[in-house]
Amino acid sequence: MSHTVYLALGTNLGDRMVNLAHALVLLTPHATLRNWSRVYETPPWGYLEQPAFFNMVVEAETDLEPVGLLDHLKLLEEKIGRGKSVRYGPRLIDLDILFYDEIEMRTSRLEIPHPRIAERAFVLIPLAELAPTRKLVPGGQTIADLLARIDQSGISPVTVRENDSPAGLAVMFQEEPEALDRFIGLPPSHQREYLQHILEAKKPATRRKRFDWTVNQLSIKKD
Ligand code: PH2
Ligand code: MG
Ligand code: MG
Repeated sequence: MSHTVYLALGTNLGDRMVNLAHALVLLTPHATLRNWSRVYETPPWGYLEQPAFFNMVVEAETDLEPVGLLDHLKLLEEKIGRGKSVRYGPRLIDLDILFYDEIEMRTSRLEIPHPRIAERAFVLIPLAELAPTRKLVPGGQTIADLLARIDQSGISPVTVRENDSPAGLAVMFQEEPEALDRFIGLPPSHQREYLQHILEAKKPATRRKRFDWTVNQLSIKKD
């Protein structure tokens, strides 16, 4: 059975756009992307002595149960190279579950809805693009209400949804399951090289060309 989830992505090390694309592409076999926000550059929250983040929120469908999804996200973080980090410190990729259907759960490992949504403009701003009328808790304030009360300074969009989103690349892979399968079999460093090459192209048509070239390379490598 399919479940609707909202996931927050954050990255502040290395090539941040490639990190987002990498996470979204590796996510697709277990979660189908349905919608996504723009990517925002955001000042660090919590621990201030670190580079600015790229943040975005995606809506996806998954057959995984909440804990299964969490395990999968942790695995992706490892693959992309999360490394060791101080709490709220710098990272290549952070994947957080914001909502899972209408579920409320509080365990030591997993809290849904995510417990710090209301305090974080870097989550509220992209989330408000996808689910402004959604309530954090039944009868509570909406995402738009929470956003109206929070300091949004220093946060600015770096992509427009249609043309240059890292999610667009993940959707292209979603539509080429065989190529995606081969891609997933590559070492992470090779995966990054392909993604970087595609994302360097700013024009959608050039991206598409480079994606098609990548699919071709992947299928040549088959035999
Ligand atoms: N993530 C953190 C700590 N601080 N700040 C911003 N701007 N964006 C993040 O994703 C972020 C953060 C730990 O998860
Ligand atoms: Mg986080
Ligand atoms: Mg996290």
